[in-house]
Amino acid sequence: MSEPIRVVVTGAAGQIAYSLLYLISKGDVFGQNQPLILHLLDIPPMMGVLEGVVMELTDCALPLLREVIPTDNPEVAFKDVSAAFMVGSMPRKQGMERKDLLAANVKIFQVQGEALDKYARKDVKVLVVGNPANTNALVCSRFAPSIPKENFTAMTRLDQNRAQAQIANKLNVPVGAVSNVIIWGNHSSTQYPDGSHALVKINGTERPVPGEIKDDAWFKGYFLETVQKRGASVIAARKMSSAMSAAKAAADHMKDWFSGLAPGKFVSMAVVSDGSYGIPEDIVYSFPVTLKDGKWSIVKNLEIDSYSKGMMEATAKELEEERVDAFAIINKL
Ligand code: NAX
Repeated sequence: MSEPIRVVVTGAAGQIAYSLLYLISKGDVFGQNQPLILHLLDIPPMMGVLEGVVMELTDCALPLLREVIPTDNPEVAFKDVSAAFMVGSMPRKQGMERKDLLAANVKIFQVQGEALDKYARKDVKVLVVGNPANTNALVCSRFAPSIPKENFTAMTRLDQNRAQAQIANKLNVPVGAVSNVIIWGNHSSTQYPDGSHALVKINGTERPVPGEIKDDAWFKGYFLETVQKRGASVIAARKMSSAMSAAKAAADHMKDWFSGLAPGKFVSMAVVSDGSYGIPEDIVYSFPVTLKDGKWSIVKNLEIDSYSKGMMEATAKELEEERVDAFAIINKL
């Protein structure tokens, strides 16, 4: 058994955390030989609820979970952490404009970025889930200059998992047979779910998905819309936003980042753009990445047709606009 590592989950009294904490604590993310000390951050009015979550974690009797530290203090929450799941954020309320949502969240991610900078390990891996996730990750990184920019990521894995499941369903194969599905851009309705580089394993052989589906209209119509609007469909049906699937995706993202991927496989993560595929630098944009030794690398030189290029540029434009709005808000604070 290794020494315990410290892991923080923010928004720990919320609905995504309720599923995520169990996945982390039973070893699904950091492995069965990695004991954990969980730091749980939420806001003062939620401390009573958080106490209940701590009781339940205790009652799960999980062998890897060595200690649980509930707190409303960012210093305590981020102290010496190796991994940070940034789930906590201000939800969009009725009548709230996107800019109002940005304003509320920019402030939260400024404060938490500063706390990461001061108190976390310098090799901390940060996953932002709270929306607007890509821009929140950018803000968080800006306020944590002593931590490498590459350590800040945002989650598009739920979108990827949704896309993978739709393709598996269409081909009538198990979801695990499908790989290399890409989400480009923002975790918003402008995201571009792209199945054109995906692979499917049939009778032990990997084949390109487009050649098996042979239906371009399906990719540009039903597939695209279903993935882009899945979050809204879940809210319409459940009267609450995706939580179990979001927690699973957060666990997948961090697990792959820590433990790596098989050669030839890639997943989508929103990371700081290096200008690949003509995407502007200095936005947190979802790219296909390979993962090895705790580091991601953007998959280069994929063939991009003009339709894809247009879709990729549109979602980049939205992220550039969000960046302008976010930093205008920060400059006014
Ligand atoms: P909940 O409202 O259930 O939980 C959020 C929690 O965050 C609450 O307990 C709240 O008190 C806490 N919080 C608010 N401000 C905080 C602060 N400053 N510090 C610490 N905690 C704070 O929301 P939930 O359903 O868990 O969703 C959390 C976030 O994930 C939302 O922003 C949501 O939009 C986002 N999502 C992102 C997804 C993605 O793929 N990137 C998908 C799922 C989800 O919609």
